[in-house]
Amino acid sequence: MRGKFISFEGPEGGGKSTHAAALADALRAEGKIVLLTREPGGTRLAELIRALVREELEDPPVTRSEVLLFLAARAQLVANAIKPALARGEWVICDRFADSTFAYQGYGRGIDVQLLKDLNEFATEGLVPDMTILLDVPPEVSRERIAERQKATATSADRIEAAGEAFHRRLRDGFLALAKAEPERFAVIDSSGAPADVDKAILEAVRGR
Ligand code: Z5A
Repeated sequence: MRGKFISFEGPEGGGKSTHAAALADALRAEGKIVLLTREPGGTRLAELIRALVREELEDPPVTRSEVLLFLAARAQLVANAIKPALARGEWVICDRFADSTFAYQGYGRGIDVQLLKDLNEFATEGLVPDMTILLDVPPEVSRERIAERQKATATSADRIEAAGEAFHRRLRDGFLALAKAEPERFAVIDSSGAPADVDKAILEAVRGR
């Protein structure tokens, strides 16, 4: 039997990495085999693309290059990791997937969302998550968490994190609009609460499906 594919989405600092790892642990404790992966990344080539996208370059990618880089990374991850795992009957949990492209490059950067959906269909050969968990946080909570993490790790904002407040507002509204359009796929979870409460809400949502 084909495995199940769950993606985590939302603005930075929403807790995707934290809560995706907790869900993977909970499913493993039930005896399931879980591939926990991320975007961009998850294969050698896709991790190289991740490093490129985050690099402070003299000529940072223009928006069209940015789209194609994220899609190239996704095509590689889908073909070489996600599809084979699903075919083996495993569960796949991915920290970001196609909805990030629609939200960041579409709602955020202003590229036509339908065009992005068509390009994404080519990159993924039509693979859509069985369930998408949107971890929603107000921009001020997101900013606070990112600032705390930067302080703790002595790092500074990357190119996308540093985009202005209006960008981040469009981004959050974009994610919520995507969820509203496909309520059967999305579970929207308020992740401004305590980590244990958010984990519990996620597990309940997954069990509910
Ligand atoms: N991007 C794109 O533009 N287009 C695309 O198609 C794709 C991606 C696929 C990936 O960066 C960047 O690429 C991202 C979108 C863009 N842009 N940015 N910036 P990334 O993978 O490095 O970063 P991210 O995906 O934005 O994740 P993040 O910043 O690491 O946040 P997170 O994974 O959602 O959160 P976290 O790391 O789990 O938690 C952040 C902090 O909050 C951390 O200190 C936690 O301990 C804390 N935390 C987490 N949950 C809680 C709760 N519930 N309460 C309190 N504190 C919490």
